[in-house]
Amino acid sequence: MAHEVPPLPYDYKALEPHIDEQTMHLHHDKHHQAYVNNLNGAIEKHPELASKSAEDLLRNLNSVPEDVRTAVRNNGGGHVNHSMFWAIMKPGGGGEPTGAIAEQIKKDFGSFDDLKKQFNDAAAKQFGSGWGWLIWDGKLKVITTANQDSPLLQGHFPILGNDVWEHAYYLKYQNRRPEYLAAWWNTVNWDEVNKRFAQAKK
Ligand code: MN3
Repeated sequence: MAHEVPPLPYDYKALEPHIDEQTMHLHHDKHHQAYVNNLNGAIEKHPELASKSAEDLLRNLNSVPEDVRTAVRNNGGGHVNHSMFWAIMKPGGGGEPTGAIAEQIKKDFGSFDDLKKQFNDAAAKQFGSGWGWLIWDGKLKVITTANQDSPLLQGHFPILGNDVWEHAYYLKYQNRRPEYLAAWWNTVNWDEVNKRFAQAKK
């Protein structure tokens, strides 16, 4: 079974004004699709990889044959990262965190504002393309990765992540990455983030 781009769980314009419709079309239908096509292309060369989830391939990247390892890292990462990204956003999202993640944020960062500040600072400073992440490593931590590197490569479960590739924001925000980062929190689906937090702790 080849990997597939999951359908967007809301309308392309549903995250406006924070993320514009055209960006969502290009990002979901073109960029994410390209990662999936390239991942499937790499797997075709090694049919024994076809039964593994993209997450498992990334967690055990060293067992992926060397000739497709970089392709799996980049395109498997792109697939997993974007599948998470669509799911942790929703129309009318944002606001204060809820549930267990709210408590953990308070414990590990002091307050939601402190988390946002640390996250946005780190993501703004990520040189070139990459992602800002909130990961679970026995406690919540903010990290960044370059390109499409998933925190799974280091054995860390990504609870929440924001895409800071220019394709994610340039049409609307141009070079104003910090403005995009600030606005993005208005899209967060805290129910989904809580589900991921529960999964991370298992
Ligand atoms: Mn992207």
